[in-house]
Amino acid sequence: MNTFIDIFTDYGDSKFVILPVPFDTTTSLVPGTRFGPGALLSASRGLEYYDMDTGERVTHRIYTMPEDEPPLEPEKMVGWVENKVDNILKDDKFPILLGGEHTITLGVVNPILERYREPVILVFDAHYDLRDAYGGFRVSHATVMRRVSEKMPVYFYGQRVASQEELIYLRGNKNLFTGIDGLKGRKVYVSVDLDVLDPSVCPSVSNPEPGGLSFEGLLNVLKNVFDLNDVIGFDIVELQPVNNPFYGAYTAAVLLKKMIMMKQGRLNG
Ligand SMILES: [Mn+2]
Repeated sequence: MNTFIDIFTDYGDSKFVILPVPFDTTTSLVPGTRFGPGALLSASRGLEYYDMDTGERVTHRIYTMPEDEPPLEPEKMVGWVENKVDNILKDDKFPILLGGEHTITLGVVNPILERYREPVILVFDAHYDLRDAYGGFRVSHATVMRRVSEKMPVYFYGQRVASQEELIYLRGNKNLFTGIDGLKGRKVYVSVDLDVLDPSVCPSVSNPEPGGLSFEGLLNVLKNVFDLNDVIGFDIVELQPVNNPFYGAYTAAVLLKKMIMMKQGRLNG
């Protein structure tokens, strides 16, 4: 079985629970994100346990769930994710989802709304994913934040391409925010679509878009968010490792480690 940095630990002893969601049914450009969780976990074997940025060290409190395949139908996949995240939260653990396409994020919405008061979601992404329907799907990677915003506030960071329809919806909607000003003291779920990074940093995505963030740029914003808010879970999605250089999956693995270390530092400090 593929686990984060080859850590084998008991679920009961863990604080962090990694849930692989190998799902890419609605992917439109380059399919293969269903191989993302496996590629990230394999690449994570190359990681150092120590993290120079935070001074934290990876401990054995990180449990990786098996790479079970979710249902192929988007709505059923969302229910599958909801059920698993619900259980992770009920066990007082910190959920981390690995995609798979961005659609999987929709599965965390109902569980966190049930558990937390007025949570928000912060989305790092080159795209808004605010279409009402796409390719015949109302639940898809291109509509996911529209569906999320129907239930809770969404903060956007790093977007650089949009349809006119999406921008009109964005401007007229009280549940949608751009940038992280004003995001302080909140319960925040963080969703990272790897295409927020420049393709030179992480080419292994379904919809690469030039002009993205540097790795350091993303880390700096994340550090702020983890420092100023109570991060209640996160996901890393859209890793598409097929026929891409290894460093894409490895970059995603480094990001995963650093985000866990940021949260661990808050829990310990
Ligand atoms: Mn995207």
